[in-house]
Amino acid sequence: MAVASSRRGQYDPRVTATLYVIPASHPSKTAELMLERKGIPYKRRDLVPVISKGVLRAARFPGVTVPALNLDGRRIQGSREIARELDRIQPEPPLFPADSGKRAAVEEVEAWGDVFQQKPRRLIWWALKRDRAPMAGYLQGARLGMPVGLAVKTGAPIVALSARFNGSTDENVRDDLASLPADLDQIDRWISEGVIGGEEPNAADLQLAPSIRLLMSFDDVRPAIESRPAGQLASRLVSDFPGRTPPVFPGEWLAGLRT
Ligand SMILES: N[C@@H](CCC(=O)N[C@@H](CS)C(=O)NCC(=O)O)C(=O)O
Repeated sequence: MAVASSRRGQYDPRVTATLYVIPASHPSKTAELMLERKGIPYKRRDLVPVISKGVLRAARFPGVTVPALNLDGRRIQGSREIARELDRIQPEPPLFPADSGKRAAVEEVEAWGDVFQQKPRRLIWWALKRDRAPMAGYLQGARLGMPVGLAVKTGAPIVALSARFNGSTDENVRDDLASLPADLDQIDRWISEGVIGGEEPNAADLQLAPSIRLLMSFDDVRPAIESRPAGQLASRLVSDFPGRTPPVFPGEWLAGLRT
């Protein structure tokens, strides 16, 4: 069996990497961007939400969420865990700064981004529960073992369960939208301080950018993001993110985003 890293810390090209994702999952995109940045070739396995939990268990991962990475039989799950493992097996280009103070700052933003992930997740399941038609766009390019049209047509139970598992209630989604302006201000501040937004993306950049991109897939939300530094960062780092949701949220929930 090939080992994941040689003595010099170079990725061993004989290692097989398989990344388990859910199409349009933002932390899955984080893992893909990190693998691409490291130049590590990988096979992508697209999973259907909810059913994914059984597939990941059968594949002997410890948890039930994507991204999940199998590196020659070693199982690494979670976008933050994957970031650290990739830096270990392929140190260049680094995802974390060498300086301990700078690294701590990046880790703090990355951890914040891991929590922030839940907001776009709650929004998308809330929206798809109301109208599944946009699902086709989010599934663009996915290989689910069935046609996209069929996945959309039969997707009601998956969407309902995902909305329930993720707490996509009216109250939570209204609160998520209300707190979004402050979140975006915070991200812009980190960019102006140089913790994120540098020429070479770090783990926090790659954690946050797909979440922002998913938020930008909502017609209701995009105008409040696209021209600000957070939006520009997301567009620069995530050039291809599928899906678009036409206006769906009640106007009064969006008041904070319009000022
Ligand atoms: N915060 C973790 C968790 C990721 C997570 O919750 N992923 C979602 C997709 S975005 C998932 O696997 N959900 C299970 C499902 O939809 O059934 C990470 O960054 O890896």
